[in-house]
Amino acid sequence: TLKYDPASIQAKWLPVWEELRPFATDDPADKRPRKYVLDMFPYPSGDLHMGHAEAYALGDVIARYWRQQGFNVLHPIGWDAFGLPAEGAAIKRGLDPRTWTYDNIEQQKASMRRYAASFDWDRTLVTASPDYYKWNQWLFLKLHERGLAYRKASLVNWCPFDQTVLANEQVIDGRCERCDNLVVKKDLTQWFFGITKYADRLVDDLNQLEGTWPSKVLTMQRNWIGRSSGADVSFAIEGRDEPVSIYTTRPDTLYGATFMVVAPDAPLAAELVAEGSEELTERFESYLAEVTAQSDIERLATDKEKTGVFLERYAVNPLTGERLPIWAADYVLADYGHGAIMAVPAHDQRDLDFARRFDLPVRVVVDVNQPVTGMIPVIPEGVELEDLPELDPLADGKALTGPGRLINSGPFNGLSKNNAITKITEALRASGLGAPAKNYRLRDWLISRQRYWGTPIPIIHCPSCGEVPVPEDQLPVELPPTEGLDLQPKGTSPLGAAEDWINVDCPTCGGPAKRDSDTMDTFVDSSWYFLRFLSVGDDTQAFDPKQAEKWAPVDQYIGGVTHAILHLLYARFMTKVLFDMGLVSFTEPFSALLNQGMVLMEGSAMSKSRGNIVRLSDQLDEHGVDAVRLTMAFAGPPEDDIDWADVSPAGSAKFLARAWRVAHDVTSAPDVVWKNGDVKLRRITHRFLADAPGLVESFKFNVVVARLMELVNATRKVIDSGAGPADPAVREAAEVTAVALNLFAPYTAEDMWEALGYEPTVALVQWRKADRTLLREESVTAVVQVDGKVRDRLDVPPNIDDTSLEAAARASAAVVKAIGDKEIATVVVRSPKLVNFVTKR
Ligand code: ANZ
Ligand code: ZN
Repeated sequence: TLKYDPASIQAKWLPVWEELRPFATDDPADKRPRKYVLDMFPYPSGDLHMGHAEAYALGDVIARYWRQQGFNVLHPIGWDAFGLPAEGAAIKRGLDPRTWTYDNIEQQKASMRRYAASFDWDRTLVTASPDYYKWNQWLFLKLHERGLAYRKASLVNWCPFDQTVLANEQVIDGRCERCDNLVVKKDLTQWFFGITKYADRLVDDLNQLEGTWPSKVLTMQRNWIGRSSGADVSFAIEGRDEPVSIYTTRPDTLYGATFMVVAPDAPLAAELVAEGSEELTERFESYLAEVTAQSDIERLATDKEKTGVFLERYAVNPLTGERLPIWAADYVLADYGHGAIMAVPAHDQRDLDFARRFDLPVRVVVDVNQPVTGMIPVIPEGVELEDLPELDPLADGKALTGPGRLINSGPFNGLSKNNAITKITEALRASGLGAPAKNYRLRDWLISRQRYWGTPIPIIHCPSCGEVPVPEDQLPVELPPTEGLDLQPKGTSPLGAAEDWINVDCPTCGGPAKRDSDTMDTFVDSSWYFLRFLSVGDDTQAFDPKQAEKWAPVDQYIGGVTHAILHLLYARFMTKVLFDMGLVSFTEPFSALLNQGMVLMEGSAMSKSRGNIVRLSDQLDEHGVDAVRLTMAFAGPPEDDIDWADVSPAGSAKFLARAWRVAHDVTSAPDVVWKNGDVKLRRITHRFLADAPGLVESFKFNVVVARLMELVNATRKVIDSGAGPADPAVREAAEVTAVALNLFAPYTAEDMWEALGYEPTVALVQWRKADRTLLREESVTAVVQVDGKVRDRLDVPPNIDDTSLEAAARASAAVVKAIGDKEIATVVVRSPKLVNFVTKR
């Protein structure tokens, strides 16, 4: 008998495909409609792992699917090759980061080819190569021209271990994303991209992605940008000429402000203390030292006891003239809003906790028990609201944050919260004491790194001309060789020591000048790479706008949820900048996004320390490429994690062998007349043809595989016990199986296709249309329940309407008996599948 041998099938077809180049997209005369399917490109930090295998298996289903639907599909791959892992490896092994990086790329490339991902191998890119990073530098200069790349001295997140600056995004719970060491603050002059100028568009344009991006990711993006709206309010300070502005989202609670809080590390705090006693200064200084040692996350933690120092100064409430004591406390951050707040303990939890801790007054100004819709309740003549007997609404220690009507608020009493926000903001504006305001959590993007392995920043610092952009015709500014450089992290860039490289003539005045020694964050590289794939090899421009018009934006982006915030945000930002430059006609880079889950082992992420790493190459050797790919698709919905301990690649291989044998058993010729085939099998085949496209498009790959298994079983049955291997329906089913398996198991599919008498490659065979006449089912089974319990099953026409189905169900003897003399309260009818009678109890 025939033996299914994955290794020999792989060895047989790989060279054939390499020869055929079925996934090339370089024919300008190609008239097919286009799709751009993109997998997030990998870091070359070793060989491919199980996570890559999952991502590329799933992405490939989509790319291969659209080809079968008649599209010219661009599905490229490249390497995100700059960054710390290469540098770390280089330091540890005494290698040039280039050697390590390119060796890994070669290894990954070989694995991807073996894995039969349908990439267009003529369009690869490597971000660490000068012909790529030249265009990073060009982009930088464009941003610089537009005022979107600038330098400023600022307190930055500093990882003492990696000796490098980290973006806020790279600090996880106060620790370095890469090495897990505690991050500290350091004052440095750094390069930033002005992403905050795009904050509104970055929020608003998320609406375009509703329905095609996971809603979780949309929420993460919104939260990250953190747009809020409210008002700036100006408070006079006793003994100070200048008033202080605060930002609040709740101007309606102004009458409830009972104290003010400033960030201890804001200049205002030091200034207010300066005039106080020595004792106060001392207390304040030691508190400040305590506070600056904490991360923002620790500072904002709601569950820790509140701390603070009374500054012995007073602010004046602009509407009531009331004196408010001013405190310094760590829960107010220096770099958000104005670094100072009005504290309204009745309606803000942190303020309430603080007031309770330091015994400060609390005043309720929004009655959350009064309905906000309908009429304003009438307060009896002669009774002041304050006089009404009242339970302490704050007795449980919970601030009243909900909607309600204003009380204790003078002329604003009775207004609903939202109305009061508008009215009080207006009143403040009219008297010049405030104005509507918006705030964002988003900060400008810190892009400079004091490391070697990245794109050099194309700026020259000249003692007489200042910051001079490297002229475009002198790009790329290539990284100097590593010889003689110490790559060890030390807080300044290793490039500073490359004497021949760093010292240049100023492009403007010709005088001695120095190159900027920092390199760019690798997120710059990945913020626009999807456009470079359209023009790889073009040394005249970053990308050809005409190609972008043809292919972009990306129709389907596939990658891990780990990139749900930063990478996507930066790519969205860069796309908008390019739009403003007139280089692209769209404002969002990725029209649809699929986040695949992780591959786990026995419930936990694979890691060296846990010793639970499953090696992809071992899996491929043991089960074959196709079985591993099929397992990835079959394991469950793509968004879910896959526990490799719970899946069965051996089972997948068994199924593939079964499908493969069916194709080899077929004895009829390709010109057989299908309509003479077994009708039952043909119905199953055509039902599959009709359903699979919708299932693939909604990413239910696992369901498609399950249906394919049913189809193969049904085919085997006809071969063994029906009309036998010559039945035309068997050939038809086998052909459909081969075409469908191309999505999940390309080697097996190709081999089946050959056994069925065709030339390669099955990857370009078009999906067949289902024959509608074979789809009409004669009957379906409707389940009839009484109070949720199944009482009968009825054979009914698939197109039965609700009324007829209910009537049929009521006529069932079993149902009549189950209902007995109980009264029916509701009837739920879901034709043609279900009727449920709910009785009164
Ligand atoms: C008074 C008030 C009353 C507030 C109330 C809230 C509830 P988002 O939505 O994040 O923008 N706030 C302002 N600046 C701050 C800073 N630098 N550090 C810490 N907290 C700050 O939050 C805005 C609210 O957070 C502001 O509105 C302010 O407290 C506080 F019932 O003002 B609110
Ligand atoms: Zn100069």
